[in-house]
Amino acid sequence: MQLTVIVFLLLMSISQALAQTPFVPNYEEGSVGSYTLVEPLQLPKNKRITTQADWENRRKYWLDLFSGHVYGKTPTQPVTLHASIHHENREALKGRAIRKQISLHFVEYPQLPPVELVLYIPAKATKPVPVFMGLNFCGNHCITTEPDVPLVERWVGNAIGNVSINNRATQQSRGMQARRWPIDTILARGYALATAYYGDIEPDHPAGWQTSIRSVLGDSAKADNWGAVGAWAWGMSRIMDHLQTDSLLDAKRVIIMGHSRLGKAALWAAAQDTRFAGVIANESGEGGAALSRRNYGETVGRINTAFPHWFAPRYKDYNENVSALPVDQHILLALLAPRPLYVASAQEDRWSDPNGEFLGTKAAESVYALYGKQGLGATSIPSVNTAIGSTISYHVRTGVHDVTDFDWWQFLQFADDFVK
Ligand code: GTR
Repeated sequence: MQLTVIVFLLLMSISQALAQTPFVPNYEEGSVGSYTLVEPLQLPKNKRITTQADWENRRKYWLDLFSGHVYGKTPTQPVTLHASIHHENREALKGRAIRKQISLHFVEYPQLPPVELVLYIPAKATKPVPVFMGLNFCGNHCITTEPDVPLVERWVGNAIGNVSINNRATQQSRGMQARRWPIDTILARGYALATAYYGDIEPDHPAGWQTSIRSVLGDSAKADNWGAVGAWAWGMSRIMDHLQTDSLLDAKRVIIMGHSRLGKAALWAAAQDTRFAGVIANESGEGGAALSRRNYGETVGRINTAFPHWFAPRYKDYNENVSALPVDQHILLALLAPRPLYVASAQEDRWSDPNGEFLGTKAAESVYALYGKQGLGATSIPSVNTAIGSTISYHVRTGVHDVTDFDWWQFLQFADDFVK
């Protein structure tokens, strides 16, 4: 056998062995390693941004880097929505809510399935109400026990337990995540809730793009093609398009909220779309609020391996070379300034790197300061179950990766204080 063939076979078997090596996350603060963060206000030639106007000119530069290297480029073609309200229940939740179920069709792309939006609006509201808007993991039937919300018909995974058959939802999943969506409390505090199943925008698996907006917009041959996170973010902006048409809602006070992978999508949506008045990222972790350069919990390499369809193809170039990324996640958070931002972590959710989420939020403060907005008021992660900050707020609560009543109490207070 020729030497080159032997070397080739040897290299192949080494790379196969490496690919099969189980990933061992680092959970030692002392082994995180040193890193240097890109400073959002830094300009070439030792210049520095000192005014809001200069920052606003600089925003596009950073957004383009996130598009080019992390999430992929969101197509800018306008897409027309046709909204068909197929159910309107003015006596929902024992008369406490007006519930509207709306199919959002993409007029230019009739081959794509519609996004099924559900809206809960306080029945007694006398003027347009602020809105919490977020995608859900398992279908609208899953966030409520009401029997007349139909089961989602599209592909579902088993993200919430083994309650689907052949990737179709079963009645067993009805209300399964109602705990994560305290609709009554949200309504009682004077907010509407708008939610849709994230899989309506793109089913969450590597071939999901074939039935999503990414099958008709974007270019899968390009290194900066958008990924599923980009599609979910785009879908949230389309929901916003619809919220702007409903006179019962105050579209200038829409707070976008997302948990975990949907927290990543919420941050990316709000960075690009300044119509969102406030942002809440719960345990958004890697590719969300956590600093990528910290080697703690999930890493860029690991997320791109486990979820190859989430980000731009070029993001994989940084799998083993994260320090070469031209951005880090604190800059994504800075792109939300001066809008209110809440980042939340959970102590046992080490995979999402709570300290990395805190430090990411902290490193966005300099941009908020340009607008005279106060930062977190702390230099290290606060004690558990203690919310800190103001326009930028943060907490780490006890417990695991989840959305709990404790989280919602903080989010509602934050929304009352800074958005309402
Ligand atoms: C995990 C993934 C995280 C987070 C989470 C979720 O498996 O590694 O980045 O997104 O899923 O969305 O629940």
